[in-house]
Amino acid sequence: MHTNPLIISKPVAGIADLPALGMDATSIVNDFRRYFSHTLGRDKMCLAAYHVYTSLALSLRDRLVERWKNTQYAYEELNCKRTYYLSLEFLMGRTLGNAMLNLDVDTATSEALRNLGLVLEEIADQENDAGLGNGGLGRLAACFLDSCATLQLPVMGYGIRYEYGMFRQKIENCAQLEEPDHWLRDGNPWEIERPEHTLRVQFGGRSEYFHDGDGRLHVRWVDSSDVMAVPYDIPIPGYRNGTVNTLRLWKAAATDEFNLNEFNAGSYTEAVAAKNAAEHITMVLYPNDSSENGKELRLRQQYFLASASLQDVLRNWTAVHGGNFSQFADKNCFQLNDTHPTCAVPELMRLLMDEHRLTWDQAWNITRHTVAYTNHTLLPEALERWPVRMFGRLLPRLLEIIREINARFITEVALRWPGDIDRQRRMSIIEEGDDPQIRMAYLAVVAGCSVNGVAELHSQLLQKHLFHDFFELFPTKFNNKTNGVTPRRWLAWSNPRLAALITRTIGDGWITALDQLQRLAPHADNPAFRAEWHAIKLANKEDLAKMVERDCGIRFASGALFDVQVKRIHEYKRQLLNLLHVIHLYDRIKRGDTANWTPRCVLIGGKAAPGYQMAKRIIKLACSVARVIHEDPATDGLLKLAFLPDYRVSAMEVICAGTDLSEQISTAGKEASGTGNMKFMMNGALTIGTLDGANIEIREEAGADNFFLFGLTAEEVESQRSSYDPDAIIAADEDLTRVLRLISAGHFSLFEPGIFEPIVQAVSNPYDPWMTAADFRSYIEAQQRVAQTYRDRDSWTRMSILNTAASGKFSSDRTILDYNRDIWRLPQVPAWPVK
Ligand code: F85
Repeated sequence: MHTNPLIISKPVAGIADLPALGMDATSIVNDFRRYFSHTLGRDKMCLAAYHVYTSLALSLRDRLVERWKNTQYAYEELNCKRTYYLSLEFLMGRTLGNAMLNLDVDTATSEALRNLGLVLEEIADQENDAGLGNGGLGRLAACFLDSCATLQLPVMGYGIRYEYGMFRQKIENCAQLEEPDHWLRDGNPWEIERPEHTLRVQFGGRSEYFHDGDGRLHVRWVDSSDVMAVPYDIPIPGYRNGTVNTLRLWKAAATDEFNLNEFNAGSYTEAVAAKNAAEHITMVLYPNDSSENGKELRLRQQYFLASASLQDVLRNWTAVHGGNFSQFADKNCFQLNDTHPTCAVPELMRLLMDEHRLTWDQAWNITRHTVAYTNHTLLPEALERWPVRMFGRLLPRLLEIIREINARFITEVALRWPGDIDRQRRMSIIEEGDDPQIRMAYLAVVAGCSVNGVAELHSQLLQKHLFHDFFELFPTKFNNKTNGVTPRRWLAWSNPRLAALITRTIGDGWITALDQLQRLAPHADNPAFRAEWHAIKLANKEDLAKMVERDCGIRFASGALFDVQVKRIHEYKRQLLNLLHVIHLYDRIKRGDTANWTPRCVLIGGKAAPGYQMAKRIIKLACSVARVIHEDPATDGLLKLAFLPDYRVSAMEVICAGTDLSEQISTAGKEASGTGNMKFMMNGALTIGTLDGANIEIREEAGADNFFLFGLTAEEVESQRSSYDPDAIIAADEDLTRVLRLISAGHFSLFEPGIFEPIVQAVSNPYDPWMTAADFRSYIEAQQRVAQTYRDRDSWTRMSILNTAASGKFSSDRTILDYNRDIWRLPQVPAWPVK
């Protein structure tokens, strides 16, 4: 054993025994002033808002740290099973408000600050979003952590501490510009660096085979170039229950070893400078949400996370159990958030065999009982594959292990289906060809004890198509876990007005038992309750309108229908279909067809992957249409469109509270689940949507009468594909013809003629994978039903209340209880009390 110079040799009694901190507003604000004045060294003349924010964050963090320790002591004492949620993305957003809410100090502290002349909302607004994720998958991980802490489950998140998170989106001349997100520049008061737990991760080099004293063959990984992994811990508080779990994020750092050859040759500065390369691994989040194949740095990130996290778990294991791994599989579970951390499979095998001297069979038994895999997509371009050559260069030992896993697996396939060569080829983890590829999803399915999709339809489609062969071989591995979102952030915090009305009406149990919202349903028939509900929505719409005016320069009138689509820009999500509808409304206005008009304000927001040209062009179209509508007085009071720049978690907190209509209009079968749809529903928006992902379950819960359905089903999409004739559809539809002609004629691109031609082409392409034209008429009709319903305020408000009332299923608490019942089987562990 090496001694770690960063760790002192024995515990120091009393070093951390301190009296409990006060949870009253006075204690918190006193600490806040001490941090401001003494720790940060500021005075009354220096009211840089960021220091005010940091001081408040630090005084709250102290309260979290007390509970954090007592949670960990409770876990250690019980020595129970734990789950590790491995994810390349945790889209945490802001932490301050959530910490105050969950610690139950929000109202009192807000008042005490006001007495000092400070406004909590303004302080909270200083915090940068932690944008360490692309979209739904990353935000799901964040909601899951909140639910695990609230349910007092011993679950830890492992991820990467990207120096630069999701890029900031600027819109200039209607085009997306990407700016780096240096979110850590002013420091991050929520993280605690733990350099004493630094680990080493190897890259490159080769395997060396040798015999030990007993004549057993072993492998060691030699001549590697190594990188250090430094952990940063972030506290994850449960809702008012004393539990604080951990999110551990790894940062890459150079080793302190010199390349002696270069050193001796006098290249001292070059040798030091070369160390920089190591730190690049955790420099930036890949801003791609559907395809990023073959990028070596991305594979480095994935292995870096998997290796550091597994070493960390094994180090803690051996500290307690020594080399005895007989209980390991009963006490540990690794949940893989998509295939991104799937290097964990061969890495766990390697660590168990090469570092801890287990046999293949022992290591494989542990691996296949501890790893579980969640799939988030069916889109072929989003399925991860790594070129075998690159993989072997970067991770030679892991490639050997993957080949061995595959050889044994193919033998199993051959025994089950003798002579079925085609099936062996189809199911092989390594896809053969000119440039052989590792299919990471297959590796995860073969090694995992559980494979789940994220909504009922999605899980069914996985079994029927993508993993059909595997489903036949391992039917019991496959299961569904419909996504959810945390009601703390997405209702209690983001919509305080509605939360207060709900609590006044049914008590506050809903915050941790969201099914209780069902008790709101009878109140939908009470006119006084409906009036309050409507007034709150109106106030929230004012807040949203302020944000839109500030960020887009477009004024939304709160009496209009607020129609919102916010999500990553992608063809399958069909922001284009939304725009075709907006242009159709504009066209109706220009033709004077405005009898019984419902005023409508349409908001679209989302980022396009920087290399995704079509998505960027859709943004350009959205902004251009918005501008034409804005500048045309004929649309006044009837129609607005705005494209909101830099859509992110903190923007959604304002948006979801102020939305009337939630757009969930993907081509059926393409959106695995969606989670924005759930946030909108909780906040009383009605959904216009296809039968896709979790929309199907939302409609089931809300009732068909309280959902605006349109479009082909997933089955119809596939059966009609071969005979799809968009030109015929366009020719038969005067409205669609006029809409496309307006775009083609350059009405929205007067100074850049032709720039939208690829978009018009895509709609009329018989091979359009998203079949936009097929759903146009049905969408327009559904939008007409929306407009008509909205004109009857009572029935709209009734439907809005019934949607919130029916949203209980979409709490991530329910999702996590499902994971725990079927996969993790962890006990709920109360934290030690803070005395
Ligand atoms: C989303 N996936 C699905 N992927 O699209 C939603 O339907 C679903 O609700 C949520 O997951 C949650 O289950 C998603 O967000 C990514 O962000 C993503 C990121 C990177 C990559 C692929 C997908 C690469 C690196 C493989 C390109």
